[in-house]
Amino acid sequence: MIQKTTIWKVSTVLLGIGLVSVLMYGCPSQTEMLDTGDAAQRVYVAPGEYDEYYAFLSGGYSGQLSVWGLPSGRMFRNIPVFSQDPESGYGYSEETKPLLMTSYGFIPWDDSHHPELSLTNSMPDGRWMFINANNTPRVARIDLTSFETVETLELPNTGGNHASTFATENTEYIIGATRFSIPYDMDMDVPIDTYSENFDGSLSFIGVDDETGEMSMDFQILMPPYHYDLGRAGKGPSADWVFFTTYNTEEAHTLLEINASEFDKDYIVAVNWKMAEEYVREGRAETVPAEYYHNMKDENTSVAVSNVHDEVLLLDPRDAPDMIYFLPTPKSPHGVDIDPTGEYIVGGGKLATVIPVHSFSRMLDAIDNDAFEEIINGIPVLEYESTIVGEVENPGLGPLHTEFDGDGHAYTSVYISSEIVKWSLETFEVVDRIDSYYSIGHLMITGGDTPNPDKRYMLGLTKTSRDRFLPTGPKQLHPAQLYDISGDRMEMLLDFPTIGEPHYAQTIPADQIRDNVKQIYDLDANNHPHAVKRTADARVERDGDVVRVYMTNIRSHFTPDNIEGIRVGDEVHFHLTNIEQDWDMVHGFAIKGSNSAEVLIAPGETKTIVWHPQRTGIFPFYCTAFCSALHQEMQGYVRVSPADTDVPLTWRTGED
Ligand code: RUQ
Ligand code: CUA
Repeated sequence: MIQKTTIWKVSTVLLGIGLVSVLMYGCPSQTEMLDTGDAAQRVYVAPGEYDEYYAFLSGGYSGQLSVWGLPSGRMFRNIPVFSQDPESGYGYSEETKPLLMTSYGFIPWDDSHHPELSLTNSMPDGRWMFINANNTPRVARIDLTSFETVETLELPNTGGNHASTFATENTEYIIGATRFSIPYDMDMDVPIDTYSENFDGSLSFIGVDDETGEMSMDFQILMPPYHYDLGRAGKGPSADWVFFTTYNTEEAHTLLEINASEFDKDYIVAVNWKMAEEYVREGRAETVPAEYYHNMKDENTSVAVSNVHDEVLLLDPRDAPDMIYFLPTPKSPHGVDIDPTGEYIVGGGKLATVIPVHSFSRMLDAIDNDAFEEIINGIPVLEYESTIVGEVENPGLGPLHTEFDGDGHAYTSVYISSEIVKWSLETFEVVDRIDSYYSIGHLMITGGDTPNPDKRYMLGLTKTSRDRFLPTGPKQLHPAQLYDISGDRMEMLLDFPTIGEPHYAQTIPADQIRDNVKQIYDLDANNHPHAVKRTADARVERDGDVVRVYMTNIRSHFTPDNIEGIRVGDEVHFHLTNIEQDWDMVHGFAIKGSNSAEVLIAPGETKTIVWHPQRTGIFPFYCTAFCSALHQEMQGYVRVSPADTDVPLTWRTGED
């Protein structure tokens, strides 16, 4: 049976931190001991030179994904994903708005946590990046030739998609899960204190087309009403499995900080996805109603389109034997990480006093020997002793996430005691520790989640910078620290502010992406229904109250540039085609009084912004990107007349 003793109340844990941290750490942090005097040189990337790695940092509550170079710590790009971005017009332009559609309507913001590169043989292949939306559960796909979000998919019957996005060996699936259990039927209206009876957990398996990357909500697995926190796919011998952490196996629905911390063990969930897939193929999954949106940029027109689905396949473990198991794990585990060999399954017991390490091969033996403590909703609970191979002692307080260097070591971020702890996968002993500044969440090692890590750099993503940088008011940016891990001891090289709140990051050697990146959108291949590819085709058309302006942009001119005959109450669509075919030759568009954003239009691209003129007058519009010596001249006027005006619709193209 599960031991249901209350060891600590969280409040006690928190009060005890000061004392415990003094008592627990025999080995002091080593920042003072190492001379990292040449650190600057080791992160210096000379002007005009390229970084060795791309690093992709999640935006957390910004909903975005930022792109950085390592080791320099220079930021290259902020890619809008789940939040509107007035700087680029993402989520404001007609082409991108559908990407933010959900069954709850248009959602302009979300919380993006865990980016994941697409994988081939468990190694990043540089094709796509996936990232989750935590709040209104979704996953997104970013095309790494354009660095643009091209697809979003809503997860039905899910409350908070946190254990996402992690990919199986060849990106067969991206996984997701419900962080907050809710009634599986999302529209069910029940008292909250019927939690145990009416609430459920669910795990999601999102298929990814190997050719196109297109995602599909392939099936879900019905789970007990626990919280499913993080996930990871196995690799090597464990590649057919995915793993999730749970907390709140207490099934609390109020005062979770106390009530979900009672049991001394929760679980890691092990799912054989190959077997689940087979059960689904055999027809063992039930088709259940579920409304969700699938939004994708049409390859041909570059306009995103929404499709609404109304059902999903649901697999109940009671009908799918031998597919899923619970591994007892201390205590409210957060991260679950798989070592490069695929043998070790490391939990991040955020309230545990040890880092628990399970063995995959022992797990298989335990399954063969029916070493079960009990069976919950058709899911056998394996005996703790049957799978555990190590408990790392003195890991610090609040171990969260672990990555690996491929050289027999694991590195765990430790939140409360604010440090990174390096330990041996052979002896399960701590061999080094280093301070983080301050309160580290995730960490990332170059290739540290793959079968073949680069024992080069480690990035610590910390929650608060406090006194580290010049102060900027009560709210500071969240910092990151770069460490050199190539030697025996970790060395800090760099400490720099990031944007948003990066929860996790991915890296890939730069040459795996660099040469595939598009420099322009090919104008000949632009099949946007409202594109104009030649200045001579620029025009304005009225259809009732809808006016369409087919406008070209090229240094240093908008065509047309004077428009008259627009009326108060019109709905004016500016269809802007940037007819440049030069790398990075971007134009912007903004018009006075517009209740929207500007739009930036990349070379060869068409973007549309809608404007509702509300009063009469002369409205200047202009290019917002300093594109040329005559950028200031890149402007025009719209004349707006009363609703009942007889001013005819005219425009000037420079030809007349
Ligand atoms: S979670 S630390 Cu999504 Cu660990 Cu952020
Ligand atoms: Cu175009 Cu400035």
